[in-house]
Amino acid sequence: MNDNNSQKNLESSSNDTHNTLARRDFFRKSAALSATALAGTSLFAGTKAMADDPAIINHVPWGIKFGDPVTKNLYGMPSEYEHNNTRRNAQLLSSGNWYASIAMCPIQESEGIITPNGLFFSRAHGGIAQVNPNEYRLMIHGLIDKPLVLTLDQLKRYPSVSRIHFIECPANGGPEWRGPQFNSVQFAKGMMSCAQWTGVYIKTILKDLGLKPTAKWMLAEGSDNSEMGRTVPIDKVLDDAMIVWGQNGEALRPEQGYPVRLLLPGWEGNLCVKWLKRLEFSDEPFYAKEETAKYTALKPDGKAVQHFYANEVNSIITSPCPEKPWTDLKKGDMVEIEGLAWSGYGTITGVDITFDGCKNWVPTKLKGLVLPKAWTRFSFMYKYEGKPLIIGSRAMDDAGRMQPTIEEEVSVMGVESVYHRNGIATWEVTEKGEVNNVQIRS
Ligand SMILES: Nc1nc2c(c(=O)[nH]1)N[C@H]1C(S)=C(S)[C@@H](COP(=O)(O)O)O[C@H]1N2
Ligand SMILES: [Mo]
Repeated sequence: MNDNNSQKNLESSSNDTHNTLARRDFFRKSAALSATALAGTSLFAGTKAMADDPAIINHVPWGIKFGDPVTKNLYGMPSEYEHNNTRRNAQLLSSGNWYASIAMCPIQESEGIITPNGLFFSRAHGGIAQVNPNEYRLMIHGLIDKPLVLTLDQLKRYPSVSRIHFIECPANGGPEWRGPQFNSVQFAKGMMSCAQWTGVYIKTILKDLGLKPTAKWMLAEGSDNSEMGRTVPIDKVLDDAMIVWGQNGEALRPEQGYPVRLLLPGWEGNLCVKWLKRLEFSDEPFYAKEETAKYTALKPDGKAVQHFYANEVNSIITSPCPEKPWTDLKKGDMVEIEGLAWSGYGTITGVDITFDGCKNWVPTKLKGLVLPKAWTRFSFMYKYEGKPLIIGSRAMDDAGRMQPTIEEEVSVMGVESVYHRNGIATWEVTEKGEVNNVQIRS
């Protein structure tokens, strides 16, 4: 239907003052054409082209009258038919307190590697602050030659960069250490999103303000009700830490910390302080006690992992998944398996998938942009056979890391901790094509 000839036909037939007979004739022909064209492939092995489908023979209601005025939505909204594509919340994750709460990202609906701003994973400890940008101030002080308080306009005068990075809460997948809790990829792995961020490297600002050589830590503090404070080692600050005000081509959304947040590419989301009001440089870690108490992992040997910052190499198959089963497929159909891989340590180098519960593995193809500390999309064309499967993915990064099996992960970490789960996730695909969240331990 997409070749030049049929395009011309389409135009002439619609110029034909809605001549239904001509349209009918045209669609008959092209339906027959596409049926022959498809005979060679098996993308729709079990499907026949229907020349009498009313949806192609009849005029569609939206084609025979004017659409909405172009000026109707001066800030655009998604199609009303996309209403199912939303963030979601669960009592289990919020204990019914919607201020210290979480809204999970619908990663099963994601296309490419960029999360639209309205769907970005959102986590707050004291509600979503609504900050007036005119009253916004950022204070930079401590072991600094020229301490400073900046307005938003002044901050934006620093030379900016735009970078694509994910933000992941280290508790992503955390409720499932003991076994599957949600038959849903959105709830099992949706505590993350990926965006293009615009802002300034902190090292650029520090060149201007002069960092004293004794400075070893940076405290970042939010201005919201939770007054969240986090301490960051100076090496990360001087490597790729950013202060960002842009998210996918517009100002940060309030949920992401409007007007300014800290971004530590690849590191735990909780360190990326939103509604940022203060950076203080010091020779010792502030808040260290509280922080380690909150974000440690207790291992079976009684020892705790105190400081881990980067999110582990990880991946998840998003199609199929419990929300996107294969129940419409027919035997012999070709289907694309897709998913997301990411690593806080660097760039994804490969993703393998298994069909037999982690016994055998085959490599997938990485699609589109492959960037450090960013979501990376993988793809595998599969011939559906209607057989039960246990599918899963394992990612590798250029830091030489690979995802462990759940068995390997639990043998080191036990099941008491919440954070940094990156064991290989698996879906059961039933004979009918239904998809369930299962954990393989072997
Ligand atoms: N000021 C402030 N910053 C904050 C938080 C907060 O409650 N207040 N929550 C943190 C946590 S726990 C996470 S996981 C990330 C989530 O960022 P997002 O909501 O933009 O996805 O923000 C972090 N920054
Ligand atoms: Mo978090």
